[in-house]
Amino acid sequence: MVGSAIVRRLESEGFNNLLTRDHSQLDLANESAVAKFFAEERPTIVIVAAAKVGGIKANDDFPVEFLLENLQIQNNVIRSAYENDVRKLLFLGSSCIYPKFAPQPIPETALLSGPLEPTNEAYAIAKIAGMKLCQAYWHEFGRHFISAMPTNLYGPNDNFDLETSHVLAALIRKAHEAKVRKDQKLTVWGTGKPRREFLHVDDLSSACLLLLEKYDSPEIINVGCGEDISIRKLSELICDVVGFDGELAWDTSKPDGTPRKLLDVTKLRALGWKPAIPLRDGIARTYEWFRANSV
Ligand code: GFB
Repeated sequence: MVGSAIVRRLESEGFNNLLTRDHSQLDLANESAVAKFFAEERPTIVIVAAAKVGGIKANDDFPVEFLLENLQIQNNVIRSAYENDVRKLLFLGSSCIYPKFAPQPIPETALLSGPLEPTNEAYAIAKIAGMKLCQAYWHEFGRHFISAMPTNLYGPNDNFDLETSHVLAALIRKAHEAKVRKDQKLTVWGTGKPRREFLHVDDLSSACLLLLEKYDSPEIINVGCGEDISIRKLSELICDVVGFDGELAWDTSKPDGTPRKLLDVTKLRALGWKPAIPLRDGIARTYEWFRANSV
C-alpha cells in the first residue's frame, strides 16, 4: 500500500528513474539478494516502505514473524544503503513505537519513556531498532538516514483480509458484505472506545517527498493528520459511507489495544505540510477502490 502510493506520487511528479522490485523479484529478507541488488543498481535515494504489517490480531498472533522479518528487511536494506553510498534514506516506522500510555498528542520525545502496548510490542521493537540503526549510521558515519513515524494508514492496496487487516479496511469490507447480505447487524471488535488517527496513504506519500527534500536530521518526525476518532464513530462513519444501516454489535472478547494514539505533528506542520484528504472522502475513495478490486 505505502510503496505503491509513493511510486504513484513520484511518477505524477515526473520522476522516470525509479528502481522498484516486488516481493517475487527481490526478497528483502534475503541478505545476499539485497546486497547484490544494491551493488548492481546503485540507488542514490532509498525509501524503506517495505515491512511485514498487520492489524491488532495479526500482530498479537505472529510476534516472531513481525519481529524477525522486519529486523531482516530493514537491516539488509539500511546496511546495503550504507555500503553503496546512498545519499539519503527515509525509514518508515509506526506510531506504535510510542508507549501505551504516552501523553496525547504524542510528541517525538515520548519514545522509550514507558512500556509498549503488548499486542504490538514485537513490531514496535523492530521499528525502534530500525530508526536507531538509521541514527547510528548518522552519528557514526555521517549518513543522512532519516526516520518518519506515520500514524495508522489506509487507502488503495490496503489489506482487506478480515483476520490480518487493520480496522478501517476491515470495517469497509464488513459493512459492504453486511449491506449486500442485507444483515441486521455488523460486529466490530473491542469496546469501540479506543481512539485512532487515520491518514490516507496518498497524504503520507506527499509527506515523504517533502521530508526527503526538506528534512535533514537524525531525530524522528511524526506524520499524521492531527485528529483522531473513536472506533465507534469510525464504524458509524464507514457504515454511512458504504450505505449499511443495520446495528453495530461489539465483540469485547477481542482486544482494544492502546487506548489512544494521536500524534503531535507540530514538527511536520512547521515544515509547511498538511494533509489534503479529509477522512470521509478518503473512506469513500477507498471503498470505491475496494469495490473495483475485490473479487
Ligand atoms: O487497526 P487495528 O488493527 O490496529 O485496530 P491498532 C484498531 C482498533 O480497532 C482496535 C478495533 O481497538 C481494534 O480492536 N477494531 C474493531 C478492529 N473492529 C476491528 C476489525 O474488524 N479489525 C481490526 N483489525 N480492528 C496496529 C498495530 O494497532 O496499528 C500495528 O498492531 C501497527 O503494529 C498499526 O502499528 C498501525 O491501531 O490497534
